[in-house]
Amino acid sequence: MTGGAGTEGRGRDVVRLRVDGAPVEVAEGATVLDAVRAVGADVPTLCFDDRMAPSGACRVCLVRTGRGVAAACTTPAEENVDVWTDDREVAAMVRRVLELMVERIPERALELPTELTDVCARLGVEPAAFDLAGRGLGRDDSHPYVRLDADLCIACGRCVRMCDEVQGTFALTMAGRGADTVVAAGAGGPWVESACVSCGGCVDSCPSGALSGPVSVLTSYATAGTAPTTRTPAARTPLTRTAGDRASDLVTRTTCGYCGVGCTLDVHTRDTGILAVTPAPDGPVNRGHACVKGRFAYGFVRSPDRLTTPLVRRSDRLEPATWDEALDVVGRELARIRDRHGPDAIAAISSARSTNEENYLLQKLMRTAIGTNNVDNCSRICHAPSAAGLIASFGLAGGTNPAEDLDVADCLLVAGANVTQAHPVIGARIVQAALRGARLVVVDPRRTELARLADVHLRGRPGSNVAVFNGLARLLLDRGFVDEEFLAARADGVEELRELLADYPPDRVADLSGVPPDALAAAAEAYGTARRPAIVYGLGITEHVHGTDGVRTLANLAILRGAVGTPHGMGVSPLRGQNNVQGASDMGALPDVLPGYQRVDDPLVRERFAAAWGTPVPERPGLRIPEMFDAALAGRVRAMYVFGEDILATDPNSGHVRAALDACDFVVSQEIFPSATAQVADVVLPGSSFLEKDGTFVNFDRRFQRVRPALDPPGQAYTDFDVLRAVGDALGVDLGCSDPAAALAECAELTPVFAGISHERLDREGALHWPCRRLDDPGEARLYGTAFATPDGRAHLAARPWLPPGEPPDADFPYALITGRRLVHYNSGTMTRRTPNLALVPGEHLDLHPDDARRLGVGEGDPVEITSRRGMVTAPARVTDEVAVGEVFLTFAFPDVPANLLTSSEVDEVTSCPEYKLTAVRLRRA
Ligand SMILES: Nc1nc2c(c(=O)[nH]1)N[C@H]1C(S)=C(S)[C@@H](COP(=O)(O)OP(=O)(O)OC[C@H]3O[C@@H](n4cnc5c(=O)[nH]c(N)nc54)[C@H](O)[C@@H]3O)O[C@H]1N2
Ligand SMILES: Nc1nc2c(c(=O)[nH]1)N[C@H]1C(S)=C(S)[C@@H](COP(=O)(O)OP(=O)(O)OC[C@H]3O[C@@H](n4cnc5c(=O)[nH]c(N)nc54)[C@H](O)[C@@H]3O)O[C@H]1N2
Ligand SMILES: [Mo]
Repeated sequence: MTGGAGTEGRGRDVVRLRVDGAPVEVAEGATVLDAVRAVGADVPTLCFDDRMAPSGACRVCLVRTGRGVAAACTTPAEENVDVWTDDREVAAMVRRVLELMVERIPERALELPTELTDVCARLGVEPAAFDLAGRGLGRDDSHPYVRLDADLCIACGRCVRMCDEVQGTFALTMAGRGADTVVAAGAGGPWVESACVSCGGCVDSCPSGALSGPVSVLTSYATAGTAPTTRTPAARTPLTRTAGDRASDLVTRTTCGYCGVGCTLDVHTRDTGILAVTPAPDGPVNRGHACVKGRFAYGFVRSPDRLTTPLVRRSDRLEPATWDEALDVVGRELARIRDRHGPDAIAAISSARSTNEENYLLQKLMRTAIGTNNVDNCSRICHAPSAAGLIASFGLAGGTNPAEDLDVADCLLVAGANVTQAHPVIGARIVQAALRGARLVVVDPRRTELARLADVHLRGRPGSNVAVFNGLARLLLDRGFVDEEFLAARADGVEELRELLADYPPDRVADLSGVPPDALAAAAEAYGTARRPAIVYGLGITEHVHGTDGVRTLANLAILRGAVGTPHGMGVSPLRGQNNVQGASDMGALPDVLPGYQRVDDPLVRERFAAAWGTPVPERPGLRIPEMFDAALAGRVRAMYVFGEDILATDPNSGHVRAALDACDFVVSQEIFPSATAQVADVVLPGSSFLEKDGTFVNFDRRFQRVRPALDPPGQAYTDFDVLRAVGDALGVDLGCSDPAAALAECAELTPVFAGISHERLDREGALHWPCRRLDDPGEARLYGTAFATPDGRAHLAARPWLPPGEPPDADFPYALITGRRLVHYNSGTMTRRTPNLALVPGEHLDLHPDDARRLGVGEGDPVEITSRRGMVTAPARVTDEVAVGEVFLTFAFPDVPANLLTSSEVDEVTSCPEYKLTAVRLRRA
């Protein structure tokens, strides 16, 4: 007997059978439905969905086999059996099943394009079989995105399984009895009040239209691989837009522009609007899943607040201007400042929200048209310590393993990452892995959703990572959980580390961090005894004054266990934040490296770029973002070009950023919204969102994926690519690269690790991991299989001591403020606040422990004044033990609670990444 979908560990035996007379071979464990599909035949299905285990509930996929009538989706394919899909008697049975199903479904179901109406039409179920009136079970329209029309529910349970088996939220149940059984959220109250996280999985799994999004579109999750009808972007010369010829109802396949997971999305458009966005069934990372932002938060794209015309500051007001006027000012001012104060008086911040091609152009603009290396991107304030730490430990700046390895890991160490909220599709995969029995260790001062599910939660104080990781490393060594052979053959530094770790016995680690010795021991045991251990981590590791040490001491654990660069090693993966922060850095929007991390201080590298670009490449590394602000205040930087970053809202210590911008003679903001930063700029250039442009992003596991325009930019806005080329023209420089494909081709030619990547290849083959060195190189999803990329080919253990944080709480400012993310809003919130996500989370609140709330006399919802050494903000309290006593939490998504007025200018000693994760504050009921 065979059975179940999981074939892992089983032999690769095949089963041979016949479908409609045609012989077919399928893998052992496959179902009759798999065999039917393998010969290209088809049987109708309703409850079946490629994304989850079959349930056999609807009985619509009945087929005749040599052994009788069976549900194809749950019946194992057996050797030498005959299957017939076209049996008339079986068809009559299925018709009868459907008639019984729809006799309680109202006739209006026929108006919707659903799998149910499709199947009914195919099997000749008459409209008269439907009920005229329905059961009167009512609707639930409480949720902005998920609508329930209970009368249309056929009780197939597919949505419930989607919520359990893919999303892992367990928000839905089947409620009621007999013919009145329908889906319900939670205990059956209003949907919006349930645990639903709005991922949309239930909506696009519903075959009957009972659950729908704002608009219904039919996407099939039962036949992966449907080819979308992608619009070819109209070719454009800078600032002359060719009208795109767009048929109505197109589906454009693209990559999500929110976080770094890199979900493949299908954007359904009609005329100039988006009908819906659905996760692509065969998306390589998301496999038909998405989250509330990618799936639903696209309404910003036609917000009336979109910038649709350039703005130029005249007598202290930003006023609409023509492109000629605006570009004229930009060209004139930048040239004036460059010529009078030197090229290094100009600095640019590039956009991790924008494409690789646009980032390539901006760094080329700065290095050629201006002549400075003063270009950086928000990786600086996010995962720069990951790049530095991973390069030092292993050799390359990216994560070591692909997302799919999380599915086979048997222990997941999740450190400083709130994955279910910040990378929800990966978070859901981690939840599923834990439910399947993988051990889960969470290192986080807050009790996150994953911490609640974890086998071990190491709840240290913010800023204690290095102590905790050193403590774990010591236990791995003491208890013999290390791979001595790997260490001898492939790693360095074990003796120095062993010496340092003499200072990190569990008791001392407990003093330094607050993590109890028994929890530390349990974590060491889980990671230390796993056969396929994985580490994923986030900003809780990097955004500290010793962030790079945090990364390196975390990487130590994988090295000690030989869990990186080996077949059983599931590696070390930073969950990169922005959709294209990996790409912005890969493209050389960094002050010390050209594309592909080729160093500007290497004369051979500079020569190669100079030859291709026809102009010398400046030699001196440029300024990092925090240094740009300091230099502006010192009068050394006179102009800033801010591309797709809202630095006034998101960089730390906003008062300081504001003063720096004020000190500049000239500030350009290339934006899609009048962000806080745009409002203080001298010129605002309207760019375009990811839904309106052509190019590529690189996701957190180093995958290049295509971005394709589903819409034209609004009004007079242009793609950022076109705008940057036009700025080059305004400075009298032709940046070349006639279109995004040409830009990536130029980059690939100059950068060995991307040499095999092109738009054409991505269109043909789908995603490609870098390094990808030749056109026939499939790309390296897993790194370091033979050698590490360090100069000596070995992994380097780091012996780094725990050092105190930059701004620990003290008597005057006794609370530790942690800042970070929540599910529904995204960074500065410029986009998500302009969508119905606002109905889900309308404002910011301060998370505060019940004991602290009592001490401060603060009740739920009461306003709390939060004061740091730099400023004061007020937010209503949310009393919760998700935060520990003495610790509070805020995001930075709402302008009326500007968290970055509070944060400090303390930065990581190696990379200048800010200490966002720890600010000393005092609290008072307002
Ligand atoms: N919904 C949503 N998703 C997003 C974003 C968003 O704004 N909203 N932003 C995107 C971006 S740019 C990024 S970079 C990622 C960030 O994704 P994450 O890194 O997962 O997000 P954060 O919430 O900033 O921080 C993660 C965790 O670090 C913990 N932490 C704080 N201090 C410490 C410490 O000292 N040690 C340890 N071990 N943990 C600590 C916090 O409690 C928090 O739970 O998310 C991306 N995805
Ligand atoms: N207190 C605190 N502050 C933080 C953090 C924290 O944890 N705590 N995290 C930090 C981190 S990790 C990050 S990455 C930064 C993020 O900081 P930002 O990158 O400044 O944040 P976003 O909100 O993503 O801002 C992007 C801006 O670009 C615009 N935009 C979006 N797409 C496009 C596009 O395609 N073209 C153009 N031209 N503009 C576009 C948006 O309207 C928005 O104003 O915030 C940092 N700030
Ligand atoms: Mo980030």
